[in-house]
Amino acid sequence: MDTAFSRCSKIAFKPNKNILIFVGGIGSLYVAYKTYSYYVESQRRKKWNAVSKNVVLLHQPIRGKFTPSISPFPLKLETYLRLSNIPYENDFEVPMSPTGKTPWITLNGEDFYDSQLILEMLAKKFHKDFSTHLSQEECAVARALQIMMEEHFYWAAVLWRWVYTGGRSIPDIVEAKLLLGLFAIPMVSKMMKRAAYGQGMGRHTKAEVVEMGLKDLRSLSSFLGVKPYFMGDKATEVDCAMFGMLAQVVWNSPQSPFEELVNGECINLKEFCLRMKETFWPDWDRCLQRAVNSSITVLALLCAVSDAFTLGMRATSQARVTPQMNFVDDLFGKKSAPAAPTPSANDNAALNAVMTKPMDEWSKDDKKTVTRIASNWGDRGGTEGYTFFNGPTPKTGEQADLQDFFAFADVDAPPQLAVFGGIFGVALVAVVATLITG
Ligand SMILES: N[C@@H](CCC(=O)N[C@@H](CS)C(=O)NCC(=O)O)C(=O)O
Repeated sequence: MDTAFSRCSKIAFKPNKNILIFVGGIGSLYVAYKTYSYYVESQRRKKWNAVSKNVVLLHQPIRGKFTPSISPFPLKLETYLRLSNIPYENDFEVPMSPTGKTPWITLNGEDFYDSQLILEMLAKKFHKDFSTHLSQEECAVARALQIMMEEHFYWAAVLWRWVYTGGRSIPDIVEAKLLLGLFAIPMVSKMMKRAAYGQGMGRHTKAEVVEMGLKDLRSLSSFLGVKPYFMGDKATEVDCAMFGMLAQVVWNSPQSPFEELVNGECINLKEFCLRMKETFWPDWDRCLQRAVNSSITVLALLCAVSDAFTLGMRATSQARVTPQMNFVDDLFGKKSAPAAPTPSANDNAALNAVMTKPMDEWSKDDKKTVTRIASNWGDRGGTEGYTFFNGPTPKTGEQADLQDFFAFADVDAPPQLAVFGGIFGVALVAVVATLITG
C-alpha cells in the first residue's frame, strides 16, 4: 500500500552542493576560529606571564571619560596600588575574571580575583598594611563602613545607573563601543535588575531605594566630618574603597539625587574625592584617554575584502583592473571573455565617417554605428530596450520562465562565493560578539 510513510521514504535525499559547501565552509571556519581563539589565549597568557616579577597586572574595563574607571572596584584596587607604590600594569583587554567579575589580577603568572581579597593578599605579600596604627575598634568601624558602601549603597547606585535610568548615562561617561548602545546596555540593564532583585534591594520602590542610598551617604559624611581621610590624617585601605565608590557618585551619576547630595549637604564627600584624586592620581587627566575603537575599522576592512572577492570573481577578466582582482584571477583562474571582433574594412570606414563629424551632429544611426563598432559590449543585433544588466527589457509584467527567487540550487553562484559569503557572515558575527562582549 502506498502510505504517506512509504511515499516519504521514496523521496531521495538530494544534497544541495552549494549548501554542502556552505556548511563545510562554516564548519571549517568554526574549527579555525576555535584554534585561533586558543592561540590568542595562549599568546595573551604568554604576554601576561612576561610581566616582570612582582609587578601586578591589573585586568579592568576601559577607562571612563571622567574617572579612570566607571566601576568602583577596579578604581579602588588601582588606587590602592598607587597608595602602596606596588608596581603595576594595566590590561584593558580582558576585564572580566573567570568568575564573571572585574577587577582581577595576574601576579607572577598566578591569577587572583576580588578587589578586597587581592588587596589583602598584596598587603601581606608586599608588607603594605596602612592600618597598623588603628585600634581594633577603629578597624571594625572602617570595615563596617566599607561594607555599607560596597554591599548596600552599591546596589542603590547600580539600580540608579542601570535600572531607573536604563543605562542612559553610560555613553556619557564611557567611550561606548559601536554596538554597546544597541545591545549591551539593555542587556546589562536587565542583568543588573535581576541581580539587584536577587540581592534584595531591587524589590523596593525607587523612592525607598533612593532614600536608603541617601542615608548611607549621609552616615558616611557624618563619620568623615572634617577629617581629611576616613580614619584620620593618613589615607588607609578603606579610603581606596570609599574613593572607588564615591567617585562614581561625584563624576559618573549625572542628575542623580546622590550627585545632588554630594554637591550640597554632603560636600565633604566630594572634597574627599578631590583630595584622593590630587594625592594619588596626579595623572588623572591622562588616564581618561579613550581607547581607540578599532572594531569599526575591522568591520569595514572585512566588508571591503569580502566585496572585492565576491565581485571580483563575478567580473570578466576585461573588467579586472585592480590588484585585488588580479589576485582573484591568480587564485581562481581567469574567466575568459569573448574576444572582441576585429572591425571589417567597411566598419572602419563607417566609423571614420562618423568620427569626423562633431558629436552633436551625430544622428541616431551614427550613434548606433559607434556603439556597434567601437564599444566593448559587442553587437546586440539591433535589439531595442536593453536594460542595465544587458538583458532585453521584459515586454510584459508576467515572466513565466523567471526562476524562483529562492531557487538557490539554480543560482549561478560559484562555491567560492558561498565560502566567502560564509567567511563574511562568521566574521560579522565575531565582530558583533566582540563589540558586545567588549
Ligand atoms: N566583590 C567584588 C565585586 C566586583 C564587582 O561586583 N564588580 C562589578 C563591576 S563594579 C562586576 O564585575 N559586575 C559584573 C556582574 O556582576 O556581572 C570585588 O570586590 O572585586
